[in-house]
Amino acid sequence: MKIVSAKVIVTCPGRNLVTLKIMTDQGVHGLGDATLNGREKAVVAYLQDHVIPCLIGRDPHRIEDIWQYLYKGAYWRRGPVTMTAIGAVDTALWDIKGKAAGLPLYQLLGGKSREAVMVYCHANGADISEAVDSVAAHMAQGYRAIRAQAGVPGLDKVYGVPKGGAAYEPAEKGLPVETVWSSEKYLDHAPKLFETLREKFGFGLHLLHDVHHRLTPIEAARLGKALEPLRMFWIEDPTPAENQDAFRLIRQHTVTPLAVGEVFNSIWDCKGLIENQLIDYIRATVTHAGGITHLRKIAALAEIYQVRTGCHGATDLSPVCMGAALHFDIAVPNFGVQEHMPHTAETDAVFPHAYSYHDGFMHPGDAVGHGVEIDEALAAKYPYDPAYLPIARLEDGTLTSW
Ligand code: KDG
Ligand code: MG
Repeated sequence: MKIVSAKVIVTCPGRNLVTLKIMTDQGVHGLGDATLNGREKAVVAYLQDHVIPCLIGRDPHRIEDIWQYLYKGAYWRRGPVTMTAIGAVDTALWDIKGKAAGLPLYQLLGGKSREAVMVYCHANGADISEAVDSVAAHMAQGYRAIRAQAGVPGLDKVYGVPKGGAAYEPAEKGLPVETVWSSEKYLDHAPKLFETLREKFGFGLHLLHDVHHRLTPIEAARLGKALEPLRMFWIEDPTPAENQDAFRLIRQHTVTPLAVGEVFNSIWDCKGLIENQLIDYIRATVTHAGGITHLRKIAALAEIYQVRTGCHGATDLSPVCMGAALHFDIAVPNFGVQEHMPHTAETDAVFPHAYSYHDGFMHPGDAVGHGVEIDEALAAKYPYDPAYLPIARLEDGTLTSW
């Protein structure tokens, strides 16, 4: 089998999504997600100008060799643009291998380690009472694991909490929106949200919370300690992870489990945190961490330290990523949980897929490959529409981590 052509499809059925489609001489094609939120066109150019010309004529079955060729061959290693491009190629090649073998992708990854994949959803509210209602509504849909975010008194806009009760969407049209952040106000308020949720719903529900890199290590330690009696499933990205020793400090103060890694793109970002047992869940995912091939290596490293996976699954990862991630999740031994933000109906129509949700769990389906396709004619009806992630400033105007 040979790769004869490849193309990049950009579509915006509610948000911008980038898909790589690789075609072979035997009529089998594969799809990979290449979406890098707010920097989509950089990956498009990287693929079109530097990757696709190198793929033509290669045997798509040689997935590991092509991965190494793109990673080592570029000389310039790692980084979100490079690794997203490699991830898209890798995902498309696994899709082709599955289709050629007549097997769903999870069978190629060793088969099922579980019957279904536990997913967590997002519940948010402008205040605690709205967040409580949102958690109740998601419990009614069967979710057993719920990430809760609530507005903070005195702050106009807070991460994960859009205005008017809408679903959180991680990008806004036009240039970056500026938001104002205060760790002091947040730290006084956040434990109250989870105290209220435990009072109302008890301890039979997994509660998660995303801090979105906002705190200093000692502030993160304070939050972890305050949340300890509330037995969180995890707190996510409590502090930026460039300085990995920060997590040692947090660990010295709290047993609240920690999840990190949605912005990571290689095993080298994860290595110290995993080997030193500074985290409990690794959140790297297929699209941004070099595809199935590289994510498997990250998971294998994590497995020996009892760190479990918790793949990023926001809506800025396309259904192609979701499909591939669910095959990975159902097969990997050290699975923890999978994030699930349902896509819009328009997005689901552009990307027909075999995966499904039922009662708190998802299943990748049994279609061959990863089971996600693209309706190119429909995709063409939604042209690219520039959008950016917001930025955050402290109350005195200082730019801070978003
Ligand atoms: O593009 C950024 C989003 O994916 C991010 O804001 C979502 O933090 C996020 C999450 O946990 O899903
Ligand atoms: Mg997050």
